[in-house]
Amino acid sequence: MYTQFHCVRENKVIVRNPNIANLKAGYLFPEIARRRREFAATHPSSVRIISLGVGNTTEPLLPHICAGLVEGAQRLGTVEGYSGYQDEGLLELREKISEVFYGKKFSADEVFISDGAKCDIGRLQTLFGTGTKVAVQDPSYPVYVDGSVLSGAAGAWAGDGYCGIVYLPCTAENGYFPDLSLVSENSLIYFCSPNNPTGAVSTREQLSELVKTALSKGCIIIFDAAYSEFIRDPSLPKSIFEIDGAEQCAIEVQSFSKPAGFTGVRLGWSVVPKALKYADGESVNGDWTRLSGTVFNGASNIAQAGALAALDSEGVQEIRRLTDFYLGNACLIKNALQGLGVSSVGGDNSPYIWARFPGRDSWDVFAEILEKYRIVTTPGAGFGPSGRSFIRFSAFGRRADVEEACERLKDS
Ligand code: PGU
Repeated sequence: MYTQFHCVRENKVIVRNPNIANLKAGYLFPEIARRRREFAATHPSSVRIISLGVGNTTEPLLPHICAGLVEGAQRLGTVEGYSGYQDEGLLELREKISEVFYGKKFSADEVFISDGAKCDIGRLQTLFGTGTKVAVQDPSYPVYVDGSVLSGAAGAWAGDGYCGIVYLPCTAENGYFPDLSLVSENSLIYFCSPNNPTGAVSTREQLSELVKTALSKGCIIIFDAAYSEFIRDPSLPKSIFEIDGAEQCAIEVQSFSKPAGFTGVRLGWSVVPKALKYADGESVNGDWTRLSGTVFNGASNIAQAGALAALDSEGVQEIRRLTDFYLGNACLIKNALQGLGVSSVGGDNSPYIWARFPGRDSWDVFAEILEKYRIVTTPGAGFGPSGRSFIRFSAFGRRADVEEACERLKDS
């Protein structure tokens, strides 16, 4: 028998974290999923809903990378091959990442293996205090802003954005690269290239300007390169560390999610160079090592075995095949939009297409596309005020679904 307590705590209840209370709305992608469910429930139809919304991979793992994961799991079942906690990651993988992505520019203790870029973006914000000024590209991946709200850096909501955040508009007029003179001194700058959601890829000159700004204004860049493997134009930089001086002002977050199909496997990494210092000369790398050791116990050893397979010569070819496939989807979507007379950017060196609907509200366009074509997209407003009249189309679908979605768009 349970005894029932009717305990009135009223004034004694712990207060809500004001930072969480400051979050403006629900996280974007669950909100879209909710609207999709609601639509499906109120509009029964034999026509299936196709998702070109969230950037979630759909292709099965490629065989060599998959075999790496299987072998990794089997090794754990042997005395010789068993391993437990690996803290900042397998040494071999950290060295391999430095070799494959950074021409061995970084030592293994500057490369930190994570369970994904999003998780590290969240954890990295703890390095910088509540009062840190933040600048974001507008539009941007929502985690930079929401994470800043959670860490207390964003301040209060002020109608069109948070008062502690400087929004750097990326518009058709400026070629989707922001005016960096808007960045305040000593800011944390979130920067993503290839960009989610615009699909724009910054040139070498543009990233040089970004690094120059950060160095001269005492800023730190958190550079999100999660889509670097979609770059096909060899003149475009894949990493911020291709730019001189970046190791003194940047952290790079990266992910196996999109190039290797690891959205569910979960693996990424962050590069925190030893040359990166705070105002008092203390090492950011030292603090990140301390912080990671305290709140993170390392990524899955199985996922790391898969990542090692993804980075040998066969694995790199599979990454190319997989990213080529999604870029093929992007090309189909872009052509279908062009046929409709909708202008768009992105999709060439990135898996996202950013379509313009001048004068329209993106949530209305989202609802209209869902109703008329039964296609789920992502409304640009969810990425920031400058996305108000845009829709993001994701190329991470099965080919048959993408083809069908394009047919529906053509038939309109
Ligand atoms: N960075 C960027 C720029 C992303 O767009 C995403 C995923 C991530 C990081 C996440 O990387 P992980 O290594 O898998 O953690 N963006 C997708 C998925 C939605 C989400 O909430 O992450 C998107 O549709 O924008």
